[in-house]
Amino acid sequence: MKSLLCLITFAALSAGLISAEEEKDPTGKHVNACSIKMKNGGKCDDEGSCPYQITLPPMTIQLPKQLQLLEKTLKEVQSLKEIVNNLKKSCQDCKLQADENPEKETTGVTDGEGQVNQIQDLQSKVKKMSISLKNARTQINNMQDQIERISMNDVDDYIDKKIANLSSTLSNVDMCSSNCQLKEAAPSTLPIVKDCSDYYKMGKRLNSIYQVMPDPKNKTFEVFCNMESMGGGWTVVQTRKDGSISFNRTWDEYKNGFGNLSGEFWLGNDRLHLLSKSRNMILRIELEDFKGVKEYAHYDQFYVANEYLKYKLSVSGYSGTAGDALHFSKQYNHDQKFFTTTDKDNDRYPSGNCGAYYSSGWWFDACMSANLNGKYYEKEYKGVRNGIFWGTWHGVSEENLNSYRQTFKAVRMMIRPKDFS
Ligand SMILES: *[C@@H]1O[C@H](CO)[C@@H](O)[C@H](O)[C@H]1NC(C)=O
Ligand SMILES: *[C@@H]1O[C@H](CO)[C@@H](O)[C@H](O)[C@H]1NC(C)=O
Ligand SMILES: *[C@@H]1O[C@H](CO)[C@@H](O)[C@H](O)[C@H]1NC(C)=O
Ligand SMILES: *[C@@H]1O[C@H](CO)[C@@H](O)[C@H](O)[C@H]1NC(C)=O
Ligand SMILES: [Ca+2]
Repeated sequence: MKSLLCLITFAALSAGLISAEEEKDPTGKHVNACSIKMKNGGKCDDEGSCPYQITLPPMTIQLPKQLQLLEKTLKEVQSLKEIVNNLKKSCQDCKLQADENPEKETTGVTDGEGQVNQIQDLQSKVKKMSISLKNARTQINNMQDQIERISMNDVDDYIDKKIANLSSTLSNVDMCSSNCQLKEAAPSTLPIVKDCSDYYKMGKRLNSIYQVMPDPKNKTFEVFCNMESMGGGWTVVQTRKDGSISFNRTWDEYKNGFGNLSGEFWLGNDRLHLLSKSRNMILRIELEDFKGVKEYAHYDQFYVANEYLKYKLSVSGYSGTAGDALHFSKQYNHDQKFFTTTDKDNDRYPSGNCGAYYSSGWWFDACMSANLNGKYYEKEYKGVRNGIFWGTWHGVSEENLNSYRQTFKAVRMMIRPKDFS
């Protein structure tokens, strides 16, 4: 059933792609292949750079179709679910009857041996059926999860392709532009720089701020690249080092990022999503306490979903010295948790907001065994553990209500493509 649905999705998707390729303009004519115009838009300056004007035809992206498809598929899943429920109900009825039957047979019929066998047959059939129904149910649940992801990814991929197509058309644009004396100076194909690892590969070796574009359909943005430690190529996601920036922030602030890339900052959940979507990423967390003890936690896989999915965290494959505080226990596990801020409660704590309680934005469970966005304390403190926290740090487990809390001097979270070498 799963593969069938996927097939349908794929077929419809292909159809969407095809119809999009055969786009016509309102008059019915095929759009001129060279409808993108570039011309010289003024005087060239002393150094010979010329201002350009670019006219783009309106770009058509068949998004609504894709979204409708998504809706349709979800509806199909819903109706499948109903069918299963009905089946289950009738199965239960059937079981009830089967349970009633033995009494009837034993009281009413004297030579009931054949019937008893039949009934046992029936019962084992019912059993089998209910097992396969159970399987179907788990399958449907899995499917629902997958559909949510697959369809969103398909839509994304589709747009990516369109953009790639458009960019390549754009780079051929001088063919239809008016003659500019400085054709060679026009940027033909800029290398794609998705994250800091690309700058490292281009030979950059200095810790600094660089521009990246993990997703061609979004704007470029600045990141701090750590090129000097642990093999370089790291895109820094979060830094704490002096308490100069408050991390007690709203959903929108965590979404868009805050702070100072040369100092303390949160890069921003939208950017985290784009970066971790563009490539398979690993995560390195580094912690240092005020005694100068440094430890790290390395995760082989790191992904942050989009805002629609509440920036759900996927993190796995721990190794390191600081302990796996993100998967502390069954009760405290930050993997697959949504992002929560003081003004948006997506945590698993039913009677309050962990973000508000701990003055932090984080992937809270109910509530936490790690919180790297807690308050920056320069000195030990008592009471609510709302400081920067890593639950597997040595000595932390012996803390009690009256003891001083562990504090951290510096924290850093950074990511790098898994295949970086
Ligand atoms: C645009 O996409 C189509 C279909 O994938 C492809 O055949 C075509 O060559 C692409 N155009 C450019 C300019 O890349
Ligand atoms: C965090 O921010 C909230 C909302 O602005 C505020 O009510 C609360 O007092 C702040 N907490 C701390 C510890 O500053
Ligand atoms: C950012 O932080 C650096 C280092 O702490 C500092 O030198 C710089 O002035 C800060 N910039 C802003 C805009 O706060
Ligand atoms: C990327 O683009 C989407 C859609 O336009 C937008 O919602 C999102 O905020 C953008 N992300 C960044 C980091 O600019
Ligand atoms: Ca809650």
